[in-house]
Amino acid sequence: MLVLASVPNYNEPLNNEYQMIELFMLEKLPPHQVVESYQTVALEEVLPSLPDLSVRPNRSIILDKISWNSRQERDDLAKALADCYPQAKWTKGDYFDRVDINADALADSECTSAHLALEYTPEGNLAWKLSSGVTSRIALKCEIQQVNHAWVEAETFPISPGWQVETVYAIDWTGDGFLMDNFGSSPVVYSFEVKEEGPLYVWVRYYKRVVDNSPARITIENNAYIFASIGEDKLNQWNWERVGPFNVTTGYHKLELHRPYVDDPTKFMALFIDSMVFTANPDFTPSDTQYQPVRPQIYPLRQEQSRGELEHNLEPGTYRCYVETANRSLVDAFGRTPVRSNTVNFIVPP
Ligand SMILES: [Ca+2]
Repeated sequence: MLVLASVPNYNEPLNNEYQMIELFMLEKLPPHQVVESYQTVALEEVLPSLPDLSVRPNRSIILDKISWNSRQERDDLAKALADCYPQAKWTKGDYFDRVDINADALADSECTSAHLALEYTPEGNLAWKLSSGVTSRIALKCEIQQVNHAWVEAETFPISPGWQVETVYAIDWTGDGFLMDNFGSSPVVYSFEVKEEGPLYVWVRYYKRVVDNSPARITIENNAYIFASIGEDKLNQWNWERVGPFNVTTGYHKLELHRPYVDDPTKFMALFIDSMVFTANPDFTPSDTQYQPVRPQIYPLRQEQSRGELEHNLEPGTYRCYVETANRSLVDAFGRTPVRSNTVNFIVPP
């Protein structure tokens, strides 16, 4: 069985030259056997599918050595084939390598390659399943969404004269874009509710392109603070700055965002405001992911298993999790350990 390891639909020789390959095979095989004697297999499927790919006893894998796309995966696959099938015969070429694995070599594999699937069940458990092989230990790794803050995209604020929502001029914004001011803009006013009395901090994510004497200002009730008074080193990138503390009582309040421009109007450069985070926690630091890792949970299994369900003891919250196996002979599609599952998102209700 000839295996052409390639990226599906990508413009590469092993996808394009199948007619040439068939032509060469016709020298040795009757026409009706040619089509069933070779198969194009996606890079991530070569290693896991090899044992059961065909009833034919032998495998010959053709590896592309020159295509630049997915180069890391191609190189990892070649190394994994060498590690997992030490008895394989390699024929090295300038553009391709051919790896011959006969029935004995196939049976004498040093590793089992598997995909690991994870699913959150309606009962609230985490069901995992290996596509082949077994493991005696599963590690659950989760991140919890930060809940001690309120995240607001600035472009959702009610627009005041002189402000506009933009998506160009800067990349890596969150939500639907960012707010941008024009010369002589009026303050943007945003209403929000405070549930607990006390000091409140506002983190602002902004982007500035020139140094000037015209920072922006946030006012809540009678407390006002400036932000975006920065030097050259912080220009042309998104910056987080903490503004506050604002002393607020419970109930509704108005935040006023203003950028009074005091420099030479002909040198005006707009300020970009991407998002704001409201928090009462003085130690809070915004991260662009909003997720924080929680301690991994290790599940030793009574016996080696290929599938199972984990009962977690996670606190209420919004999570994203994956699982990993801990079995050195079990490798992923590119020969790496541990085998890691897909990520699932779920909510643990209070
Ligand atoms: Ca935004």
